[in-house]
Amino acid sequence: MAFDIEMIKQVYARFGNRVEAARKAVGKPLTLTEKILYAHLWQGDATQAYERGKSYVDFAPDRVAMQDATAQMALLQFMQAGRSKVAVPSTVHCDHLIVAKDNSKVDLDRAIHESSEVYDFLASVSNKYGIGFWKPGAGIIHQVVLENYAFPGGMMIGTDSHTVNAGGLGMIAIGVGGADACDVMAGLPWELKMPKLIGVKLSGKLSGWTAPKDVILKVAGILTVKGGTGAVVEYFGEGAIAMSCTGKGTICNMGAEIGATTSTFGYDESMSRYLKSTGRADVAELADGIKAHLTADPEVYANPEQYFDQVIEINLSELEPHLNGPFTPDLATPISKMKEAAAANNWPTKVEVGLIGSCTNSSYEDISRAVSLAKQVAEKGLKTKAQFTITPGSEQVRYTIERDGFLKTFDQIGATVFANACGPCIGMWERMGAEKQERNTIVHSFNRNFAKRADGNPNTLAFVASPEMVTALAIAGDLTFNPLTDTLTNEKGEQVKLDPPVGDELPAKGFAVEDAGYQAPAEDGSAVEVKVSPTSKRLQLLDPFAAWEGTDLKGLKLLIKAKGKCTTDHISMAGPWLKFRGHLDNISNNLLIGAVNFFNEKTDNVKNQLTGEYGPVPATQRAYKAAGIGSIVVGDENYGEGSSREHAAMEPRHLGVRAVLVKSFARIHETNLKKQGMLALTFANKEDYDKILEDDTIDIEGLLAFAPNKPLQIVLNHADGSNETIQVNHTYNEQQIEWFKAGGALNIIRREFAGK
Ligand code: MIC
Ligand code: SF4
Repeated sequence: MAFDIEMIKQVYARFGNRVEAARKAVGKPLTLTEKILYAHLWQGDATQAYERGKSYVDFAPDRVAMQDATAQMALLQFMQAGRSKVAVPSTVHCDHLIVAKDNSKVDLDRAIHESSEVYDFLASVSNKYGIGFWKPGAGIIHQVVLENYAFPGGMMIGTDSHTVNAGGLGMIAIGVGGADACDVMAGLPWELKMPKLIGVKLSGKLSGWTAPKDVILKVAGILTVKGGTGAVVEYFGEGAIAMSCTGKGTICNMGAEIGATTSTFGYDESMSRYLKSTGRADVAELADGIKAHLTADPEVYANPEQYFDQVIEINLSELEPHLNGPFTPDLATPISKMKEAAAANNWPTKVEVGLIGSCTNSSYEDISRAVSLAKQVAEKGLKTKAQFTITPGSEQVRYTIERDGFLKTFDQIGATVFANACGPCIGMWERMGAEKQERNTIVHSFNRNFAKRADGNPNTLAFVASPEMVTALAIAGDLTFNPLTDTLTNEKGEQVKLDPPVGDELPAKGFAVEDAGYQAPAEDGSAVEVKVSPTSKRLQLLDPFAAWEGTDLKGLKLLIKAKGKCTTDHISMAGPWLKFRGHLDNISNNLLIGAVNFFNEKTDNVKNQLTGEYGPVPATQRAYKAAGIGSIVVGDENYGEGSSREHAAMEPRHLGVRAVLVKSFARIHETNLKKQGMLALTFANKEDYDKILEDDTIDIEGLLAFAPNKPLQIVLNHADGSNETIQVNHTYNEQQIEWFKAGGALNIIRREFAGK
């Protein structure tokens, strides 16, 4: 039986009426996205239509998921909300803290030993507050959620940007910062700006070398890393229906890379099959009962232009396998163009390592298709040229692929199986020789490929592809190998071609697992004690941030003017820093160390305006803090792209940065800044970015009349005595302005709790 089946029954019992009310309020046929969103209004039945891209709306998500690297901060905040139990079903997943080095067993044992303090903390908080706990080794949050919790038509939030993966099972699943998760677990509404809608029509059918991953690699190429910002992407069409449920998950997962709020697909047979094979025939049966509500109204898909803000059509029959990268997930190159592109850009074409798996691509289908290629190595007398690694997404998948002999085949091509965890995808990869910082190429089936992300080496060029392409390129050891047309020379000197991959959508013998790694919470957790040692280096209880002083902010120093791409990986790096995710002061020592200083093009090297000397960003900011001086961070387009980690907002807040002023923000990061009581501002005129000088002292004016839709002013006091005033915009609503004034949203919850 599925987890929380009673909750699912309740959602479905009211779904029809809610959709009816929404159709009346909106006054026209509804997309699937609208149905799910309107069915989860905090107020109950819809009484009005909300303007897409404008109206803030309060929602009531059905569940919350958190992974260990973000759960620590989310739960440290939740512990201050004063509740005895979470208000909605919630889970914690231990997946981010396991370093991939030797093999799954050795790596897992080491992580359990090294991170025991954090795991014990998460386990005891989960036990106390009624949260389901998935132990280290159980798998990656999004795969475990898809296998156990996601359900068509449901709405969930998760403290990880790839929470969107659950769209593969027809959910609206959205990545958020820990403070948002804290609100929902505390029984408060969750606010989101009514998203715009992008419809993607998939015509034709995938075949041969092309995989679902290529759909999203193509979409990323079309929409770029910011093209989905503020929008939900809804996929439909014959190509969507013909695709597996886990393939749909892959597409939704990587929708995070175009900045989309989330992506989703209508309920269909593939979802029903997946639910049944993962032990949830009960959910499939319930979903069948309200089938018509779990997809868009027929008029919508017949005339998508009338209902979506943007429509894209992709013919799957013509789609080619793609490789996206390096350094950004939207640089899409079809495999047939790779020879030219690599030559033109001087990319090293020797593939050193092929890595498959991750939360994006580790389904049974993915692995079975990759294994069909691995088999051909022996059959055709080939030798695998590159190293090859596999990170299974869950223990259930790992156990099943072992049972079905896949791991043995991979073993025969010399592959290493890492633990069921994030590992190399988030810099938790002790790659031999990475410290030499040699320029080299890797290919992986993950989703992100920002500089330093996988192995910490800024000179590693990572290309994202489907697991089957990664396997083929690893066998060939060549980035430009096009398996559709090219041959390989085997051990006997013969020219051989790889046959296109084949696989099974679901295991013929069903999934199996001995210990899935789940730990249920205590019925009554009131006696459970949660301990945080005051001398811990990894965990630190939170002190409230100071409230706004009630004046304009004067005399702020420019901490850094970041140039170009500044993702959350640049703001708060992962890899070795993940160990400090529960200790705000310690993790603040990585503040913006990956961002490029506009004035000298260096990373982690900025001018301290008090001494005139150049030094690391965190130390410079600590010097301003010690002197009681606030500061400001300036950035470029899509600032805060990527992850949901609220550390990227809490660290500057903790160290005394008062405002972040950029050309544009990524959604989650902007919200995280607001939640923590920071000023998230955008240039009214983007060219004003050029007016910011290295020695500027900056004032922010207009705060006494801080109001929605009303710009603020920034005075740039230049070192030569001149000054200029520029206008800056913001997207704060009334409620968010209260967060700013209180010094952070949590201070408001705290106050309410204390008043009870
Ligand atoms: C990522 O893929 O970048 C992460 C690591 O999963 C993050 C969350 C984190 O930083 O802990 C994400 O995507 O939100
Ligand atoms: Fe983990 Fe990578 Fe997925 Fe993030 S994208 S959850 S780091 S596997």
